[in-house]
Amino acid sequence: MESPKRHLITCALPYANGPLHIGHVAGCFLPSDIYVRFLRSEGKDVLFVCGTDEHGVPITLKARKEGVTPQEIVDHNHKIIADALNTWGIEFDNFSRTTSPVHHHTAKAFFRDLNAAGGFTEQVTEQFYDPEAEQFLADRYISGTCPNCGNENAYGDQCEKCGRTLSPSELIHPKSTLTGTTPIMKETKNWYLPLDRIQEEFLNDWVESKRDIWKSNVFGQCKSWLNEGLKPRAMTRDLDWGVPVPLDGAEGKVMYVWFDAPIGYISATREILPDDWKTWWKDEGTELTHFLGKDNIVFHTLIFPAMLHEHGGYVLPTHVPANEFLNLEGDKLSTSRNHAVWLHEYLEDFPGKEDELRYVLTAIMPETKDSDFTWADYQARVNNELVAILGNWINRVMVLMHKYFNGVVPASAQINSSVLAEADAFRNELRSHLSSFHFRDGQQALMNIARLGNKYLQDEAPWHAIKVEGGEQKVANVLVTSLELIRLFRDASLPFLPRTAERITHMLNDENGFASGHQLREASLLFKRVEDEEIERQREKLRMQAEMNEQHNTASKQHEPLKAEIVYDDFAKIDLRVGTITAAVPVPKADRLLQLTVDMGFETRTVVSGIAEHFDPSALSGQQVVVVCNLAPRKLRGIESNGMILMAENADGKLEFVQPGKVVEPGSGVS
Ligand code: B3M
Ligand code: ZN
Repeated sequence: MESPKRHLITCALPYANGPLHIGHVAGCFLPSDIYVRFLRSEGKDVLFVCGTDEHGVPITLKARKEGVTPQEIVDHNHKIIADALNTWGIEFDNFSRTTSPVHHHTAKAFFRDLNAAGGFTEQVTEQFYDPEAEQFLADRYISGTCPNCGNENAYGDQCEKCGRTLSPSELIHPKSTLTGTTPIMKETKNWYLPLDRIQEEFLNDWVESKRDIWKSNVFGQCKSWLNEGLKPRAMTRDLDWGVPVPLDGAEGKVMYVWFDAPIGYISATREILPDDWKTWWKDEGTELTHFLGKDNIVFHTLIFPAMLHEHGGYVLPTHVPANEFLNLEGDKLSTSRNHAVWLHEYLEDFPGKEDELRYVLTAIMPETKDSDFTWADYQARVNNELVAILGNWINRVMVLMHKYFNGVVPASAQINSSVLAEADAFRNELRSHLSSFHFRDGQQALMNIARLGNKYLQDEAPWHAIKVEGGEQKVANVLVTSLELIRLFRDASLPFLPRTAERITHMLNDENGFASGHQLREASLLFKRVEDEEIERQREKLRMQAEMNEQHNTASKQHEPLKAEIVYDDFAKIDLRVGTITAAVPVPKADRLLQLTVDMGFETRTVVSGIAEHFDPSALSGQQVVVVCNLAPRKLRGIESNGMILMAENADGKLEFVQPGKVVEPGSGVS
């Protein structure tokens, strides 16, 4: 096979609905960055693009929940994600966004062309519609009773209580979450990608041609989809957040998020290379490689290739090196349960330790099966491998060079070429592992260079040789050979440990060559031990995150559904005023009742309140409370109660008075 002229590398666009955690980064950001740095270090022509995926229903739901616009949600998260990736040192040529004008333009043009090429079929179907909001409802916008477990707050796509996957028509008493009304069925037209036809005409053969190229997990997943038989899939949605569909008769419709997102790769290229993007996407000399996690395989191996093929003129992906999932401390990583190590928080908690995270995540990368990140393993790998093997080796060579030769490379030294050849063999192994996307093995080969260097130094023991008569020549040979090994290690480490490589270069001072008489800079330690306290702090953080999540869940589980809407006049009928409690006594034979005397400013009132379990009556005098003053009087245990006191109730059922923030005149109105 002819070697490609240029390499176009994509990393799956993260959804802009939350920050990145270590699962995302081990799954695709890190392997794609290693691969890109590897190709660049081999002198290849490379373009590396990514960006945030900013459309889709979950983002609109999050915005509603937080009372902000979807744009505000994605602006906020784009910044957190982009900053973290930048600080960590992922070397994108462009990290764009799918709300950018270039993307909207590109996606619309693609849609229009594909439509003109006969790439869509149109289908009218009945969908749930909210007549009050005048909107079609995505599955997530419909709630109702789960037919399986009776949970009254199940969603149209899933019941979160029993976990069952649902379709909205299965819900008992479906309701629109927008207005609470019962949705009706209404006809709507959408544009479908006829994947059944495309499978027959193209995908079956094309996927088969990848049998020996794709990893078995990727190929296997594709095959099982094809064996099931693909069905037409709607590429448009009745929604107001997304790229508008640029066709007559499609007003109010946007593209399905999985239609526009992969076009984001094209837009990100076009944004930085407005004149040259076609060479990257349309010239046969381009090799296209998509990095992603296993949940995105079908979109990159079947749907996007189907879109590109039907459109025509585009290159198709050669490699799709998808990874499996990373777990955390034996449990699934979860954004909603906040069981995660967040990239931006790691970078704050461990400043300067960017490469330590790269190293550990590469060592456990879920290449062929799911794997597990634990803080104990992080500590062990940093201390026993980076500190003890790599850092220690380089530091000893540097220190000895300064001790015996004042840091100047001795002229007379003879290099041991056989040990260098051994190291070079490891480097070639590394190359072949990286070319075939075996990142763990590649890093092992890299560390074997450090192990070799360590052993060589230990065996030659220049600290003994220096004491022998005439031993100086041997010491010079050993140390200069070691420096050459370090240089070779440094070059090989560029894809994996870019900051470390930079620090080594600084110490060697060899940007402009390395010959006898060359002056080295001071030795400095490349890695520091990770102490037990740091690890304990991270474990504690995970426990706290879990606990807060637990509390949040109990609180939200007990949230009462909203009452029916009222108009302002309904509210204005209630006369609320502040009063000050002047006396409180238990009501005889009633465990829960207190009789309160309340100074209302204009009069003194008696209010009987069911709060005896929550307050000590002797401590209530002087407390201000809000009283519903115009509530009709009611007799409780023979005592006339004039009004009602407003209380707040927390998730455990504990009551607190609703009070003004500062003491006010009794009788002050509340509105
Ligand atoms: N945003 C899904 C994900 O983050 C999706 C990837 C798009 S790649 C074109 O898992
Ligand atoms: Zn259920």
